[in-house]
Amino acid sequence: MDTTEQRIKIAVQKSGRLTDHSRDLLERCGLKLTQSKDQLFCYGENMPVDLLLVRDDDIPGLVSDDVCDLGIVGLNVVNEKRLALEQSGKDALFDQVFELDFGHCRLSVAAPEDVEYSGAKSLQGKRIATSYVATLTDYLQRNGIDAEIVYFSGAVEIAPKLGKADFICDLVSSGATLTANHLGEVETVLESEAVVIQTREPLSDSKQEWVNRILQRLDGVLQVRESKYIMLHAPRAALAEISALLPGAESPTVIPLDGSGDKVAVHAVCRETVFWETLENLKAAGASSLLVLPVEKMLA
Ligand code: PRT
Ligand code: ZN
Repeated sequence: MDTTEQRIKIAVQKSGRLTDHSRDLLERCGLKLTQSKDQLFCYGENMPVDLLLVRDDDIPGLVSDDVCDLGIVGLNVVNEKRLALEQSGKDALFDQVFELDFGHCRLSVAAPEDVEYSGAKSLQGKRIATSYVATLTDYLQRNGIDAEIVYFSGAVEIAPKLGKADFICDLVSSGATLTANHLGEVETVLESEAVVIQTREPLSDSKQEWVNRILQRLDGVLQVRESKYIMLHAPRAALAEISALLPGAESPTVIPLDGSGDKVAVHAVCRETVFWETLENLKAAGASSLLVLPVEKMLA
């Protein structure tokens, strides 16, 4: 097919929370993959796209250094790398180009349950344990707070119990880990989700064309998740009310029905969840023969 230089390399997490979602999304964009024996590489059989399977923390560096053209990684990791580089006077040589709507979590400051907390100023002069040193440094600076950052590479939530810190700053999703350690969230430092980053090195025209195609397909994959195709019959007089009830639909297609007087068929793509209540409301507004179909693929 293509020479190695012309193939797009995407860095994805080898094994962790983002792995299955990342591969699943790319496969839904039409990419067929074979994995190498050493499990470090996936070859795209039908597109000039290969995956490099690495630790998530290495992804921004690989994209910044132009070893990979794209990367799929948590915004928390991207942000930490970018700020760490900026704080040491360097530029991050990658751009965030797409949000993927999975891997949602937040980087939060949490306090032991028995601590009286009255806003960010309560952090003044205290010790905060985290592995997100650059992000926390930036947050404290922006809020005019002088606090000591204690670096922990993992198990940050035990730092207060060990007497190593007064607060912690770590990723939270359900909050169960914090609760189990008698900690409560007090400040949100960053809302995060998985994102696509791209190297700032200019790509060849053919590579950039493929990157654009992948991003457009990703957009289509994300859009169809909630989307449904609705078909119904309605009296022409009820069209305005019915159109207003269709969740997240652009102008519906209205087709006259043969031999049924003033009735029309309405077809629309709804980009939001279609609940039973929606259908009941449509029926009450005069709709009949309602059909809701899943959408397989979408290209805007
Ligand atoms: O080996 P590698 O370095 O690649 O993986 P990793 O262990 O560094 O990362 P991994 O797989 O744990 O997480 C990858 C990414 O998933 C993170 O960088 C985030 O972008 C995202 N993510 C989403 C999360 C969570 N949710 C999450 N809950 N990352 C970590 N957690 C932790 C959280 O800190 C807590 O300790 O999971 C624990 C459970 O969370 P609760 O709040 O549900 O109890
Ligand atoms: Zn990691």
